[in-house]
Amino acid sequence: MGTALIYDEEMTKYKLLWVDPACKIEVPERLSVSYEALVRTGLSDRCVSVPPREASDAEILLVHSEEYLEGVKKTPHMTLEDLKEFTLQYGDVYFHPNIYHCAKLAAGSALQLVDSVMTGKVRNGMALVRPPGHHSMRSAASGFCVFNNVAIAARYAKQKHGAERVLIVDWDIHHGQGVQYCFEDDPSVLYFSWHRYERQKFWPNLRESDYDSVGKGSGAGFNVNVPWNEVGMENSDYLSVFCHVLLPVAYEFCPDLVLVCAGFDSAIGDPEGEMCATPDIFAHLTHLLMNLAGGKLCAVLEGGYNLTSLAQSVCQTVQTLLGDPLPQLANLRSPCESALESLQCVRSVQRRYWSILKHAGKTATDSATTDVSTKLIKLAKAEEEKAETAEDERSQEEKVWPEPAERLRPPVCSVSVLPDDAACPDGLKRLVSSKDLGPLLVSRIRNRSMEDAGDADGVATFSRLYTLIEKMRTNEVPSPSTGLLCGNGVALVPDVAAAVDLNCFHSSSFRVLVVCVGKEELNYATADGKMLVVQISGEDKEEQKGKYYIPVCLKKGCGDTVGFIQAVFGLLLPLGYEYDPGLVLLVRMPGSGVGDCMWQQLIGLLKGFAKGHTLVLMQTNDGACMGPTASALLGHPAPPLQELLTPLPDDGGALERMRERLQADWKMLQTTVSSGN
Ligand code: X5A
Ligand code: ZN
Repeated sequence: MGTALIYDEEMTKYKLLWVDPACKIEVPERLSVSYEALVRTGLSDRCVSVPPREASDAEILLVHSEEYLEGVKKTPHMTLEDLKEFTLQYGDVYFHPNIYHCAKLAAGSALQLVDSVMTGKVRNGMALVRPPGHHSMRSAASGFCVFNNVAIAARYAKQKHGAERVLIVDWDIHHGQGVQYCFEDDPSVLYFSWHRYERQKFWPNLRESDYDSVGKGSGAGFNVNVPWNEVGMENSDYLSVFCHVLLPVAYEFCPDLVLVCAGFDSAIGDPEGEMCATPDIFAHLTHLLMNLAGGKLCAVLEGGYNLTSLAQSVCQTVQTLLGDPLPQLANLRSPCESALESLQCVRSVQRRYWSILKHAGKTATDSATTDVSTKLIKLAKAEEEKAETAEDERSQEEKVWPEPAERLRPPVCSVSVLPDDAACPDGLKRLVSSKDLGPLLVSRIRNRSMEDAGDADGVATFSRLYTLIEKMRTNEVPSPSTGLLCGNGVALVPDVAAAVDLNCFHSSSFRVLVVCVGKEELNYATADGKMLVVQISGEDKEEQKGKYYIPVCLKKGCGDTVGFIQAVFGLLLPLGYEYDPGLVLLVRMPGSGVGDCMWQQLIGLLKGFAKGHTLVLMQTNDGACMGPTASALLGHPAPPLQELLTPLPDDGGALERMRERLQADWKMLQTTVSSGN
């Protein structure tokens, strides 16, 4: 199942015909440079090319009024003067004799993409379109937008394909007020948007772009706004919002389809956004959404006005949709105070509507309300001063950033290490060769008790395991004849606890994130920070030992999906991003109780770390989940967690307290402005 790419040169064939400083950045080259970058990098060849079509009147009328459509219909025949005058009734937009044609193609492209994904012709895809859509309203053009491509696509997916719940993620740096208005009272479409806001000083300067616009009537809670009150937001700020707001809510919503208002003016170098997130962040944002809705994701271009940053960001997005391993995000910093303030505000208004956020920020607001509000006033003042002094400095200097590093691309394979009598799942490469372990390691292995296997068998399995880790570390081919890069793998071992112990001895040259699901006594050497162990289990015995051993207890066990998801998004992912491992070891203890869907989701999400070098360890007699494991490692989207639709009573209070406790060591766990100072 492939990735669709929709592009047509026709959509480059309109432009601004008069002088308007507000519109001069919206140029035809936005589309051509994006497409050329996909061609140059070989990414477009790997996509399924789908032609656009014109959206019909009936389809446009799913969102827009008849009067507005009739108005736009007249523009191809207008004189320059008439066009200028027609344009004047709207804000920050221009018309051209060919824009109506392009706008029909842009909306139609989104519909073609939805058709391709919903019918299963492809798994996911991206449409490169002009004009963008998310600002246009029922009866008005706005912000370079004529028809609301994504809003039309959402209604169409419901009507034509029976989608019951559609998630719209708007990572463009402007608020898609058109989308918000369209679905404000509609609980079947969840709209998430982050946007430059600066306390209403930034375009479109709307009161209703703030975090407290949560939707109306039965749609309350289905509109999620994250206002950025300062420029210069970085990767860590974006990831924090994904981990602590969007992803938990999106998983609880359980969409049938994900639509992305994929604007790249939220990337570094953009003259509108003035943010500092690097183009490779879009690989991660895309990846984090790819296990929702069974992988059905349609990205539709919105803004993006720095041609370099735009082209790089588009490539990162498409390469991720194609399933290539993720780039490692280097030097992630702490989220900034202003971002934390936004996060805190959004979580505290949304927790009324989402059981998964029920405990969000409770302790912070309960214990120190006055403290927090004075803190917030201080913060707003500081922002204002910053904005004043930064204003002129910023406009001068051009931002520079390094080009994203080359990512691993096919052939990348998944490898298995199995006992000789176990069958290798389809699509995985069985590792048979192994290197000599040396006497020290062999004696270590012999000293461990291995219940189900003789010594010789144990030594052979472990030596293959080491070989596999080594190949992952060096991105080496598993055997010279196959020419495949070693991406991830799974090993069935007689004793997982022993294997972890030995791995820690072996892999001291790079950081290892160990994720243990289920309970088992383990001997970890975590003091030096070479390993970070996060153990999710149903037992409450273990105490946290130092910064690098984090036991997460789910009172109802690993079968508690709500608790598990909270632990994954609230703790595990932010910890993983901050720790930045070179290898992820996912250990499945026998009898952990984790469900197959959750297990697949976990593998899928963890593949975002360490350039996709995930090694799953399971015990020989636990081979029943080999199927789901192999599927997730091979990059098949995990099935949706349907059970979240009828939430169980949750366990979030304890997790929330744990997260607060760990914030001193791990900054990515913060979700509130820091108390004190
Ligand atoms: C789609 C988009 C931006 C409009 C900015 C107007 N529009 N000042 O990014
Ligand atoms: Zn934008």
